[in-house]
Amino acid sequence: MAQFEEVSKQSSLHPKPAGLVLQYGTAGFRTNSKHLDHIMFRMGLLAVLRSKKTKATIGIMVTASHNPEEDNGVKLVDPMGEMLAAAWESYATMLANAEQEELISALNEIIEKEEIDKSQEASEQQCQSFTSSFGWSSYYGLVTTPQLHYMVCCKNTQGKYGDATVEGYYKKLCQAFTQLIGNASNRTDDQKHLCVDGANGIGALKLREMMTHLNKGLQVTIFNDGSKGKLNHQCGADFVKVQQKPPTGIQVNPGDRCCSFDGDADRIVYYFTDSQQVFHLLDGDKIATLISTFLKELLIQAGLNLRIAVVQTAYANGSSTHYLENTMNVTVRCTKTGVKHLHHAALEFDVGVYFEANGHGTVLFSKAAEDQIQQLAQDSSSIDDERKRAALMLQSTVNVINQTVGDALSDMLLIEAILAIKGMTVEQWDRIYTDLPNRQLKVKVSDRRVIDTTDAERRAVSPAGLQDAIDGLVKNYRNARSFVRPSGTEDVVRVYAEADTQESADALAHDVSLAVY
Ligand code: 16G
Ligand code: ZN
Repeated sequence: MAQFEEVSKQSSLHPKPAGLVLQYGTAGFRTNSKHLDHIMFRMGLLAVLRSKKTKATIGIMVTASHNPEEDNGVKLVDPMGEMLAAAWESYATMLANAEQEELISALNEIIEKEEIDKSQEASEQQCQSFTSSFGWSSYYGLVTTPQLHYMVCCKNTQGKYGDATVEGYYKKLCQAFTQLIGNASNRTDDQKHLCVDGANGIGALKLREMMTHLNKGLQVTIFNDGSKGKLNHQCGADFVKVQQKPPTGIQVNPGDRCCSFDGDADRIVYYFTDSQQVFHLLDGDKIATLISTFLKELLIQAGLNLRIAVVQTAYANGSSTHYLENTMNVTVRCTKTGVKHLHHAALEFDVGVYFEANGHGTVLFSKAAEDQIQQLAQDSSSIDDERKRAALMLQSTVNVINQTVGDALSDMLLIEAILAIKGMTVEQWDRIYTDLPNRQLKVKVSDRRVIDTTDAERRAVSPAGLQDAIDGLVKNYRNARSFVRPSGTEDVVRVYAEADTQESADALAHDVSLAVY
């Protein structure tokens, strides 16, 4: 068929380096950008097929996320703004690795398996954020990853989720934020001020744009805005979380409230240094705790009986899980690493708060929850003032949140609003519970796939004897826990350990690394 000839011709302009094998990993393809030309071309093809299959707009994002600048990634966004369906990840891998002469048969295999109508014309705007010679795409240019997810969702819900433009995104979030902080009285300028590390990425640019919609409700000083440093180099959320220290390029004075985005602004972590110059990190677990506590209180005040849960991964600090389950009496679920797993688990609840410890997270509201909140917020005559205020706050909270995916800009607005409404300082937030000291290490092994895990990656089932060895080592320390898992994004095995002291956590992580070899 003519279109296949054209695909073949175009594809030869984007040749696959011989022998290069790549996998659609936890969050798309990731490798040195030099090797991504053929991947971009082929993901364009896959996006067209996915669009035909779902009869909806599909997004394509190119991003290095939290990785070094030269390491780029490509991922597809599904119709509701969620991650690409798992079954299609293997198609992506198959297309990426097909040699030039196998490409058409690989495409045909997908078309047949998915029963895609070849004759159907490509629908108007099938793929966002991708320019190519195909001429079917519209291009959003530079946006954060969550902005693209948001816009794909808006497109496919005929604007019900908001306008499918960056302006529409700012308007929706900022209006909700302004309404929320209307509930915070007497904030001083100090309380309104936040230092933001933009990781030298897109988040810094987009935050600056967003600020023009905020009308002084928040004052930010942006560091690492891309004008000097390299993307994610010695800065950004991943650096701060893993190194447990402030990024370079930012002046942290005692008591300043600071946060770091990652390179594509889908992660955020907070931190401050105290009067003794000790660094305190408030990671995704602390954020989940703050948000879920706020939501639970509002639900009670509003008299809404909705099921709320927090979804975490094995990386969640043991203290956070303990606090949520035993003090907050909130249901806690643990899933495998990777946003799609957390997102999926959060969908089971009326209000599902999900966060990875690395700062990626959001809140999902079921349709029933949104309807009840909406109804109550409109119902002014029959309910008392406190209930009405809580319902209105819940309504604004729903609107300030980007439910499609974790979003640093949206999370930042929500956190700032909660702190303002509660009149809480970052120190008070930090004291909600004390993190167990922890350490993450990575170990290079000849083949990381020999490690297989179960129980949401908390236990290794292979190679034989590894879990017994870990169990034996953990017994040597107090309040200790450790697990290993093969990375889904790098050719390494990751080791996590926590214990009662930093020395013990470090020693345990080291011991376990040796057991992995
Ligand atoms: C990806 C995931 C992130 C996960 C990380 C784990 C998405 C959008 N991102 O960045 O959620 O924490 O991988 O990486 O799913 P690892 O497997 O190398 O530890
Ligand atoms: Zn990211």
